[in-house]
Amino acid sequence: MTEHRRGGPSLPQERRLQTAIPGPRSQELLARRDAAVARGIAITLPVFVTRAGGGVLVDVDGNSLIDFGSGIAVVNVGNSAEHVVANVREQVGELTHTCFMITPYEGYVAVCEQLARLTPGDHEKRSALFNSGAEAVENAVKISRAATGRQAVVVFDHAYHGRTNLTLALTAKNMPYKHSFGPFAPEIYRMPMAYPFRWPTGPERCGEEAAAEVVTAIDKQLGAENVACLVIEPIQGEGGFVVPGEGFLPRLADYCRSHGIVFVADEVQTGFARTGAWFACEHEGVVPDLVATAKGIAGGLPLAAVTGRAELMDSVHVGGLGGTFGGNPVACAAALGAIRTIEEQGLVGAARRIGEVMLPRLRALQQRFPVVGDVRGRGAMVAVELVEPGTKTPDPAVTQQLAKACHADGLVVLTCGTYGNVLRFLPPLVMPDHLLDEGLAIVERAFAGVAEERAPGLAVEATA
Ligand code: PLZ
Repeated sequence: MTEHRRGGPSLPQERRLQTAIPGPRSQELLARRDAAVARGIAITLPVFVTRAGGGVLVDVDGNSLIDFGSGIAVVNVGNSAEHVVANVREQVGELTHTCFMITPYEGYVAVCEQLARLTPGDHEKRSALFNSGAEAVENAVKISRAATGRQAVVVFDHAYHGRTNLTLALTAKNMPYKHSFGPFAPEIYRMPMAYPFRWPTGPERCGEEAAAEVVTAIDKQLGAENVACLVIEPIQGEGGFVVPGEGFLPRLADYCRSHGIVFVADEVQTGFARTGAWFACEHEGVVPDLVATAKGIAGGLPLAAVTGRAELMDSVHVGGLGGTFGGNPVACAAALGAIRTIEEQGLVGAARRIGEVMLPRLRALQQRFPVVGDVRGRGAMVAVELVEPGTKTPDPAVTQQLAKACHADGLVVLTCGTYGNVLRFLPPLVMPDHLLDEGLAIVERAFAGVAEERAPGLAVEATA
C-alpha cells in the first residue's frame, strides 16, 4: 500500500473541499444505503469515509474534513493510531477469538490490570470486559443488585446510558431513544439533575440544592435501604454536556457511602482523557464504587468494561457475568495500544489544552451572538447551548442550521441535548493546533452566517 492511501496520523492534516458535501460518490452510496440499511439507523453527516487519522476524515469524493466528533468521543487517540494499528495487526495474526470464558488469553488480564491502575481510587479492584457502553452500564446494575441484595436504581434527568431495554429505562429522553420501545424495566427512579444553566435559583447554588432534593427524594420516596445503586454520568453526554453544579457529585457520593448504595460512574463518554483527566470524576475528587467505560478505551475497536471495588465485583456468583465476545483479544490489544498512546503522547494534558483554546473562543461568540445561552465543558468535551435571544427557550432549529453550515464547510460537529439545542465538540486529542483553530473559525463563520440570515444587514456584533 502506498503511503498516501493509508489512513492514520500520516494523513495530510488539512481541510480540503473538492465537491459539495456530500459529493457525488457519497450520494451514490447513500442511495445504496437506503435500499439496504434499516431506516432506524440515522446519519448525522452523510459523507462516506475511506480514511481517517489525526484531526481529519477523508471521504470517497476526496474531501478532507476536520473532525470535531471523534466518532462520538471514541477515537481520543485519533483514528488508526500507530500503537493501536500495530497491536491489532500482531494480534489478528495470532488468534482472533477463543472466548475468555472458555480458554483465556493474557490481553484480557492486561487490560483489567491497566483499568485497576488508571481508574480513580487506590483500593483493590476487579474488572469485567464487555462489548458496548450499554452492556457495561447494564452489568454495573447487575453487579450492584447482586452485591447489595437491593433492587432500586437511581438515575437522573437528561441521562443517557444506552439502547438496550434496561439502559433505555435508565435513559431519560423519549425521542428518538425510547419512543415505541417499551415496556421498560421496573425499579428505576429518576431524580433532578444539577443543571446549572437551567437551575431555577441560578448556577451558584445548583449543586447543593439539587443534591439536597435528591437526598430527600431517596429518603422519603424510596428508602435508602432499598437502593442498590445510583448511576450518573459525571458530565452528561447525549443529554447536553451538562457539567453538574459544583458539589453535586461529591455530596451524592458521600450519601451513597453512608447508606451502602453503590455509586456507579458512567464514564463511557467522559473517560480515557477526554475531559482533561483520565476520568471526569477526578475533577471533583470523587471515587466511584464502580466505573463503566467503553468508547475511548480501545481507539475505535468495540470494548467496554466495569471496574470497581473487589468486594462488590467478586460478590457475583461464578458464571454470573460474561458474554461470547466480551474482551475480544483484538479489542484488548487495541486498548493496550490506546492506553500507551494516551500516556506517551500526554493526551490528558492535550485534552486540557484543547479546552483552554476552545472555551474562550466560544465565550467570545456568546458575547457577539445572543443565541448562545451557555458555553460549558471540560477539556476536549465542550458545547454551546442555543436559545431564543434573551430567554432560556431552547432553539433546536438554529442548532441544526449551525451544524449544517459547519458540515457544508468541512467541519464535523454533533448536536445533543434533551431539547436538541446543544452544539457539541469532541475533537480527537491529537488534533493539530492549526486544525483546531481552523475548525473554530468555521464555527465562528457559521454563527455569523446564521445571524446575517436572521437579521440581514444588522449582522452580528451586538455588543461591539
Ligand atoms: N453511556 C454516557 O454516552 C453512548 C450514543 C449514540 P454504547 N453515547 C452515544 C447513539 O445514538 O446510540 C453512551 C454514553 C454514555 C452509555 C452509552 C452507551 O454506549 O457503546 O453506544 O452502547
